[in-house]
Amino acid sequence: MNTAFLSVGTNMGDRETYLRSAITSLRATEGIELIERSSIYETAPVGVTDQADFLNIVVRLTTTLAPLELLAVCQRIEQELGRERTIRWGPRTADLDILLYNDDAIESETLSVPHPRMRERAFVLIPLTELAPECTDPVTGRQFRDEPAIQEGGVVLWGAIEKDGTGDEEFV
Ligand code: X6L
Ligand code: MG
Ligand code: MG
Repeated sequence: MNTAFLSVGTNMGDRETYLRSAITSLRATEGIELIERSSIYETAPVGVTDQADFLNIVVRLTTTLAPLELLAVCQRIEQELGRERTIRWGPRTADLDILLYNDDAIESETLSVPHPRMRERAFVLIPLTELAPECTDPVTGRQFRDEPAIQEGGVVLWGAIEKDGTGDEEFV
């Protein structure tokens, strides 16, 4: 069994519903078991700063899917949630990124794992270390909680999630 962490972000429309739908679709996918998700954070936009604030979460899942199969699932869910790819780094209804897949380091045409820019983004590092405080970067050997970017700011707790450990609780 493989363990993966995904980042989910949204900054259009009813952001909470997009997060909820992304989670529901992941749960409904054969070969994926959702283990837990972080609290929801409201985050200032990075890259293109002239756009609405995001909601970001990180989820932990186990899967029988190979990395490229998991990527295809992420892209399918983005499609289902109406993502349009117009402006690079622009507003999106749903963005699902594979952050980590076991301790694998993957460099292919279409997929890089660990996510190549995750170390620089507080909106990834904060929810990830909420779920996995000890988590170590398989490439650098450093703990994510020690990355300087985690101090960057612009990430505010928006909605805590009650966890009972079963992964079956209602979303928010
Ligand atoms: C220079 C050039 C410095 C580009 C930074 C950073 C580009 C991040 C893209 C960059 C640069 C990104 C989210 C977001 C995006 C999100 C928040 C990206 C891709 N996605 N901001 N910006 N949450 N808060 O999920 O991460 S666009
Ligand atoms: Mg992204
Ligand atoms: Mg993406």
